[in-house]
Amino acid sequence: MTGTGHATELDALYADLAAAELRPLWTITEQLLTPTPRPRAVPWLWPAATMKPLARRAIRLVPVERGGERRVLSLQNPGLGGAPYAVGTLWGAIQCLGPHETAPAHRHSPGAIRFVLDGEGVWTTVDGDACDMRPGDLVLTPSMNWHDHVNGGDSEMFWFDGLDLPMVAALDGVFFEEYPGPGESQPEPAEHNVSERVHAAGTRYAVGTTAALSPRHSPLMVYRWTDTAAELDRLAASSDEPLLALEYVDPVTGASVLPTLACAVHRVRAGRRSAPVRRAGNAVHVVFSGHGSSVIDGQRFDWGPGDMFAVPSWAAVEHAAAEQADLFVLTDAPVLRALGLEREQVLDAPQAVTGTFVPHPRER
Ligand code: GTQ
Ligand code: FE2
Repeated sequence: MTGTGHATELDALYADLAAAELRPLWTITEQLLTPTPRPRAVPWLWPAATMKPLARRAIRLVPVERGGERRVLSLQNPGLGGAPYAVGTLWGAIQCLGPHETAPAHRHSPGAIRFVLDGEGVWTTVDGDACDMRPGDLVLTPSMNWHDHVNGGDSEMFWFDGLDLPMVAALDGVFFEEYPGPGESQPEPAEHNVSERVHAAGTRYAVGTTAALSPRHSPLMVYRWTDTAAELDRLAASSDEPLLALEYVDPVTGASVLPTLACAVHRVRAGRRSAPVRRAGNAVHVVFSGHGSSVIDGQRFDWGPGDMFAVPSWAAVEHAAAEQADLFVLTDAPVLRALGLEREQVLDAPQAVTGTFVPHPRER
């Protein structure tokens, strides 16, 4: 057989493979079996100064109604080709409610967490338990729990939403139902915060990120900032680390708060820099307080309160803060852990900074 004949036959093979919906692995092996994770999501930051004015415009212009369900602006990572996700496995968003607005009750198979940024007066009713929300509080709305958000006050409220929606969607496991009523929201119970009264006595925080696994969610639906801050202060008194990491855990089992999502708070000490680290698995960070910067794969991201940033899998990340800063961190770590995919690498030297992230233009 001549070389040309072979080439022609080979071209014909590839054409026939394509026509038969078959793909030869040897042409794509290097794309698929990468030495380390190659997430499509890029490191990115959404400034509060951009998000909040846009959210306020949405409050003025767009009512919260059945069908649309929520006034939510999702963090859309520009690396994901238009998918409305912060990173490949996590939905992140800012949600807001104006005075006396209600977001109707529904339930869905994706699980969610809320971390409150500003305002007061809202409660989220989770399967009948009305959980009051104040800044710094973490509220859980686990898979298939009915939930609605009611603003009973006169101020607007903003919070961060995190969901495992991209993971559940990848598993083709998304289900959604509207609350059958009567009424669009669940009846307000006489007593609020029942899960807190029953379960808040247990250990709700674990040092580091080593929570156990559980197929179930925490029975405690709300973790108060006052308790989180007190625990951080206790940890700070007994540790000299530049970064203090606490994971929120199920007070009964010590497991992560949801089967799919881990929530933590990282306190960066004033004037200190954390060790650069890579982790398998994606993360979204929400700045609760303080100003500082993070270097993510060589790029510097400056941040302040209310800013949100994405750290894709295996990106090297380190934080520094001039003043003490508290970061809320959402990850998919329980899923990687459950599947034996957890990996971490601490780098021995600070990263060389090759550029500074410039956020998109601020709101007019
Ligand atoms: O508050 O129920 O950001 O269902 C995305 C989907 C929030 C919610 C989101 C939701 C919700
Ligand atoms: Fe929801």
